[in-house]
Amino acid sequence: MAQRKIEKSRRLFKRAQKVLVGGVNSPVRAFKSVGGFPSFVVRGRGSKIWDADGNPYIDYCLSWGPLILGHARPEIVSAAQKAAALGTSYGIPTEAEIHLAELIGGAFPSIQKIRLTNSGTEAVMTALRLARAFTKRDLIVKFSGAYHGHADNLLVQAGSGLTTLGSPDSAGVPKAFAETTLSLPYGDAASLQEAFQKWGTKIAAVIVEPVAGNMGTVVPEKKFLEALRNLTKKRGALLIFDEVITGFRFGFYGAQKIFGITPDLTCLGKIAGGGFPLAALGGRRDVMDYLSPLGPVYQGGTLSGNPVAVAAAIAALRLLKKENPYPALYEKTEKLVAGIKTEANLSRVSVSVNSFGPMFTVFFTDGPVYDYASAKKSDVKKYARFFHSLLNEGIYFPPAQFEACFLSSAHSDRDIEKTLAAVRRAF
Ligand code: KE4
Repeated sequence: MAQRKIEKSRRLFKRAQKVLVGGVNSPVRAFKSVGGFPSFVVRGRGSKIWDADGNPYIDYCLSWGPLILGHARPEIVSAAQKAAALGTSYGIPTEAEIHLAELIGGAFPSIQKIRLTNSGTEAVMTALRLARAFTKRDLIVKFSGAYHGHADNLLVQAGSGLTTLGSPDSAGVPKAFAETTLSLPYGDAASLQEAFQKWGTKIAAVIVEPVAGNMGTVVPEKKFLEALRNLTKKRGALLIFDEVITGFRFGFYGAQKIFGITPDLTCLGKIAGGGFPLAALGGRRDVMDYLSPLGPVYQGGTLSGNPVAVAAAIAALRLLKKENPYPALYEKTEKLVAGIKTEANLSRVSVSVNSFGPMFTVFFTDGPVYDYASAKKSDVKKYARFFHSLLNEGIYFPPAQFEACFLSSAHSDRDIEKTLAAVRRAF
């Protein structure tokens, strides 16, 4: 297959690197782990995006998850346009914020009260601060390979032993901050038991991706999440479900409904924000009411509950509720995942494909992949070659092995067929 034209993107990247750090505004976009340089996108529509050189791509990254209804869905665009024409920001309450909160609350019975934020990071930061204030404890438990945004005390790698306190995973994070975080193996209830035995009276909260997307797609066993719920309840810690990826991804609800677990707090973003800078933190009324202006935990944001983002989010959630695209999404994803496995077998390429509803990851390892350590056995060089082979044929997967692929309601059967043909050649 001839190399597609990428001259305009090459020039744009050169120019971008002079003024934007690494030429990007979020590191994972820089193609560092797959090599080469990013194509610059000029527009999207449905399942497709076009780059500066006019190349079309079927998009399975979908802005890292939000675009479950595809790019530039007309109803969402017009909702945002109408809202913007009335005013782009007030810093004053609007009725639409109530409506969005009611819509989300209707989909998440565990969410009795909400605070809207501008990003998932902010929602998670606030959840942790709330948990610490509510429990009067400092320690946070997370799981290795999970990503909950770039708040200081979450940029922590697993301590060497299972229950040694974390050490910074990023420059600029004081050791003292990192030591307020314990990072354990995902899916390992025994290590959690051990952590609670050792630190039980100090643990404020456990935060978990109920289906992991940030080590690639990893689906935990129900009993792991049940253990989290039972242990936190028993020891007076809060359970925080980070559903920034999973919220509204599997249905008009969260992973918490699928697993039958009621967390104390839930973080939402991506789909819940309709692809706009909007995220949310919600949960138990008695915990949420610790937030200012009612309680002692300060949190705020100039653009929180922004009218344009809120209008887009309402439009997106209304469409999801009305159209219920999920059965078709599951069907298309199953077809694509089964096809990828078949092609891998035919080409005798060893991959392990994890999927859950409309999200999946192709790991270049024999597998199985059930936590970060097993995910990291993947051959990232092979993934890079696979990624670029697909990219050259107009299929856009996430430019990193440890991320998830997503489908939108706009992905057609034709898209799936074209993708499988490109996958065959890539293998
Ligand atoms: P944001 O601050 O990026 O809106 O959300 C942080 C966040 C929180 N929780 C989960 C489970 C997340 O996946 C994320 C953000 N996800 C990454 C990649 N999966 C966003 C991509 C990027 O950082 O550019």
